[in-house]
Amino acid sequence: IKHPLQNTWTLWFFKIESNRTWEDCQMEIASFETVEEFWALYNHIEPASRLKVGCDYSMFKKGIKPMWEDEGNRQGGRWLINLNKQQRATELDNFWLEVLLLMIGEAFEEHSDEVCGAVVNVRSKGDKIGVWTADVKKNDSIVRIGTVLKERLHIPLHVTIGFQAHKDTMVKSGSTAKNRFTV
Ligand code: M7G
Repeated sequence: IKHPLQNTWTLWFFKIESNRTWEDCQMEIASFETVEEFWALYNHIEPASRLKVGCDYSMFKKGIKPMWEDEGNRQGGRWLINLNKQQRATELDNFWLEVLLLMIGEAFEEHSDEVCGAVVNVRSKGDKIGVWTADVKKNDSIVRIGTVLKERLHIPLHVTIGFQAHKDTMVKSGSTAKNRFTV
């Protein structure tokens, strides 16, 4: 029996290669539209914690590339979860799977339409998970999505997560962009 998802999703893999632009290093792995296809794909790939430093996975709604420049992301931003170095071993794979399940399960209620996708960055200075939404002006949706994320990942109340506009992140390279929202 096939259990269709509300949306079709695409998994992407990023690994930087010399002589290639950042955009050209984003590789489309596969798209899926059922629960069974999701698990077949998920079980087939390396967990994020086993990727080489510098690599990313992204999962986005089909038709949206995992880039600021995409029409679907251009006006948007991301909820950013910063992990410390220890958390690669303890939390990264669990957080990433939970984010994927929240997205394919449309767990953000009526705000799920605002979700574009999510990215996991494996980095030596600390891994990151970003949940990308479509429009920085949709205050209520953004705050609700952040609240659901924080609850479902069991992020302690005293830990604050921030939402940044891609337009701010874009011009910041390296340092951190200011938070438009926090939960
Ligand atoms: P990162 O991989 O998001 O985080 O961005 P990191 O700094 O922890 O490695 C690293 C660099 O990748 C940015 O400074 C940009 O040069 C490039 N980059 C990242 N993103 C998400 C984009 C994007 O959406 N579009 C383009 N053109 N470059 C990006």
